[in-house]
Amino acid sequence: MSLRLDVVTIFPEYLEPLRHALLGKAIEQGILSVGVHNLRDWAPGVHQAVDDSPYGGGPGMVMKPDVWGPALDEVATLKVEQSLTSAVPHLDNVRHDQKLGLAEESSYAAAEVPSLSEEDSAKPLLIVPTPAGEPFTQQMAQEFSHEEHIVFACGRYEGIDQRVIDDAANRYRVREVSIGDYVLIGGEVAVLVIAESVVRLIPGVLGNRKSHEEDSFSDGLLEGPSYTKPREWRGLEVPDVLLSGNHALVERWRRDQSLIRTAERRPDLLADVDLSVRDQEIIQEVIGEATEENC
Ligand code: 6GU
Repeated sequence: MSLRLDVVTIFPEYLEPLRHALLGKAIEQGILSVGVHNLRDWAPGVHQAVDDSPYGGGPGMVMKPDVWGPALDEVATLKVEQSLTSAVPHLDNVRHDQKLGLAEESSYAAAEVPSLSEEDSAKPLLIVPTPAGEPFTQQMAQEFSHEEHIVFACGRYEGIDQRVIDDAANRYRVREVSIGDYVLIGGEVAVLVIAESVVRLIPGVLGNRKSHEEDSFSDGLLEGPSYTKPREWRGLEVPDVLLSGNHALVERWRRDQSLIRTAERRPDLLADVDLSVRDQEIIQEVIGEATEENC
């Protein structure tokens, strides 16, 4: 199992963290390969304009379809196997960048574009980060972690000409995705968020598989608090139950802490969780306390 990520952006340096730390380790292990591509490499002319004023008027700029189209066509065809032939995949990918950066590769003839004749599942996944997208969830991270090739198209300004997204469906499975109800300047940070949450779910990246079965959201609940040594710190004690050595008691306590925290911070999540009678009693206590405070 390995995953190829390609990112098209006008700020390639913004994606450098993709090669660091946790994700960098996955690259060295051959589990992940990453290509970052400068959209301007597909922009013709001396000015290399990537945006223009919006039809219909209004503020801001819209990213041009005749720049995005050829860029996404070319990046779609980057073979997953290609990136695995090098012993040092991430260095290999740096050279891909440079190769793709050659001006002559930006010239584009529609007839030359190889279109995938295979069924839908053979198409790479195109993720377009946008505050107008469907909300990104842990379940989507889980789904994306099974992909072979994901391409991210980072928009800036007022977005990308919609025809780019509509046309890309010929070559890709397309998802417009939002990472939350707030507005970023561009999609780059959203790509880092999505990539990190996806890559850590690929077996072998985190080492300990059990550690993501117990994540917040994996059972629909938030994780409760955790503690380590020393047992007493600045007058604050670790809860006794955690030192009891009684595994069943510890598990029950952790479940209760998750329920309490979720009821307090994210009551909306509880609607989708299977709750035992005991679970419901714990939640009732939290709700009871909250009502008393409000009186
Ligand atoms: Cl995915 N992109 C941008 N530009 N802003 C966002 C977002 C994405 N998600 C929330 N805000």
